[in-house]
Amino acid sequence: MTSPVQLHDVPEFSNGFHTLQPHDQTDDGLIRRVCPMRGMHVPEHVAMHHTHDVGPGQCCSSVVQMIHAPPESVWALLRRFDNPKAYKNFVRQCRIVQGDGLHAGDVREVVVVSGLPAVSSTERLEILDDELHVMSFSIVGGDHRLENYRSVTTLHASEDEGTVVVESYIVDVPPGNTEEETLSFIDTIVRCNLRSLARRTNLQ
Ligand code: A8S
Repeated sequence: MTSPVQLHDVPEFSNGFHTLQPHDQTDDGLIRRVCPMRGMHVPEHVAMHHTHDVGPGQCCSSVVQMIHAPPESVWALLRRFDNPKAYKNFVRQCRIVQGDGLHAGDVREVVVVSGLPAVSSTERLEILDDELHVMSFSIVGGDHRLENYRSVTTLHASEDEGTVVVESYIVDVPPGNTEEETLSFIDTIVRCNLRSLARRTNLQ
């Protein structure tokens, strides 16, 4: 199986929109700059938001989902940091514990369904950009195994007037797990969430 994630950068590449600059490189071997959108035809701000600096003991990946609806309709669901249950099926309960849930810095407490290696998660909204359709949150606490998790989700119009959703994340590899296990666990959750986002958008 080939992964879209490139762990080692080449000096320069172009995907039609975004060109990685030489100063983006890290050559100390400790931090890898990873751009999962490499080789894909995406707007520059999208490539930029999905470029992560991956430290030792961390991993990073991305999931892409096409939706047959305009970005505005998808965004109406995605932007609701205060209501992840609108499309995340693993969420049982969510309450906002800081702010109104629609501004950077606001915090939510999520309780997940049973059967997962987790009970709850405390999450901070990092970016909510209604113009560029970018949302990002990080996990800052809770009862689970995902330390230093941060995800970024972007929307852009596809050529057939639908939407391309890209979600990437970075996280520490939990003690006792391999990078492969970690990526496969989280990719599965993110894929489920984005498929559900597609279904719910089209039902709106
Ligand atoms: C999201 C993404 C993830 C959520 C993970 C990865 C989580 O809510 C679940 C199981 C866990 O083991 C960790 O966008 C945690 O929600 C479903 C509780 C954080």
